[in-house]
Amino acid sequence: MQQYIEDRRARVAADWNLTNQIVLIASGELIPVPGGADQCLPFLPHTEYRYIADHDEPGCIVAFDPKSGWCEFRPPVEEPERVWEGREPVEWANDLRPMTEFAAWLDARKGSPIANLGATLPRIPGDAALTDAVRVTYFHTRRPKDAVEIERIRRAVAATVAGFMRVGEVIRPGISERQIQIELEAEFFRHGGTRTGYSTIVGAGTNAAVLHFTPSDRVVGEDDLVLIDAGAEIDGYTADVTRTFGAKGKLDGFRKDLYDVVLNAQKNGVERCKPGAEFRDIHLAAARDLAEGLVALGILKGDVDNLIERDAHALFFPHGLGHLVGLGVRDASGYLPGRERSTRFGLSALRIDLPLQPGYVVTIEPGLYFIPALLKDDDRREKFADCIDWTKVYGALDIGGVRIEDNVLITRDGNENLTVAIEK
Ligand SMILES: [Mn+2]
Repeated sequence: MQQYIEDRRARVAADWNLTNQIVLIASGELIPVPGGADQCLPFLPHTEYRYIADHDEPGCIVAFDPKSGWCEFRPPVEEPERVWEGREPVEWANDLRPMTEFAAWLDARKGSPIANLGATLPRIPGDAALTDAVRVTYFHTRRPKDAVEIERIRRAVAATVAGFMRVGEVIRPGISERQIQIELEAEFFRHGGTRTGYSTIVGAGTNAAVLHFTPSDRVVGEDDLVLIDAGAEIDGYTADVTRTFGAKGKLDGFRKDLYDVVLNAQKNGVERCKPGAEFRDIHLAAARDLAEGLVALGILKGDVDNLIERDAHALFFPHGLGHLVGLGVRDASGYLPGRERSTRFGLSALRIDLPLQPGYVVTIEPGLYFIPALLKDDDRREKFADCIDWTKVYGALDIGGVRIEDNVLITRDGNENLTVAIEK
């Protein structure tokens, strides 16, 4: 077994500190395309499995017993797999056994409470509370990236940089969102990307105000902002980058002013990333930067603290500042144990609530949008009549929005912006 996998397993086992409980981590099963046709959907191993086994085969289980240690079970490769898929059998070892032996392994531990991580194993009765507890610890152990992970993230970033550079070359009035997507993704793949880490977002004009917009055949207009949120994935690790382009390259007028407000919040947000910094505080500081900017633009009126308390800014910034990224687009995000998700509109979308630590890779992605679904609302119009210039807001609905996102590696004494090479 590779040393880095052994190291991961040792770290995880030490952090779990279990006595008589066992843990099963399943990769998941192939899903046939509905209607047959001898096809399956592209298989993505559960990220909790990928971390501990680091391959992408379906139908596998990594099992852990604190007394006997780790054992991985894989389906044997038979003639059909060799003929149809070109796969070859792995060499069995003490800790790598054929799936046919799994039932006996489990039987020998009858009565032990079972935590089921990774894909759910429907025929094995897991202990839900134990599973939750073991998962919380597992997430925490996984958060600081090891050297192998950082190297993969850097390769995913390099492919992503290439894709965004390509967009800079092709973007112009008249090109469609879909054409931009094709140029971007082709460049990802030319630079080693195996897939995109998530569905590419390209939104021109008002489509930029849809947070997760699927590229359409809409053509970029003369003055449009074009918001692109995408990442190349390599060996299971992805980047997650957003840039907002002007159709003609240079921005001017209100669009430029809005862009500069987001850019200022984004740069400050990156600067605030360091070990020990609470992500919630970084989010709230960005909310303040954005609110101040909106006041300067005449969209919001009044005292900034009061505006933030009332979540007036969140009507234009309705998402969290970022999340962990790497092994999947959300990696081991979440809240520290004991921290509850806020019910406040301006905080409820926060995807992480934890102090940053060296080795974490986090996105910093403030945005400002004119979202009709949030703004064309009579109750809000009345509630915020004193502090929102609604005439200005309704005049800006065609602008869409701006988001700027980098991926930031927390280092011992600060941070490294991994995606800084993509021009802003
Ligand atoms: Mn993101």
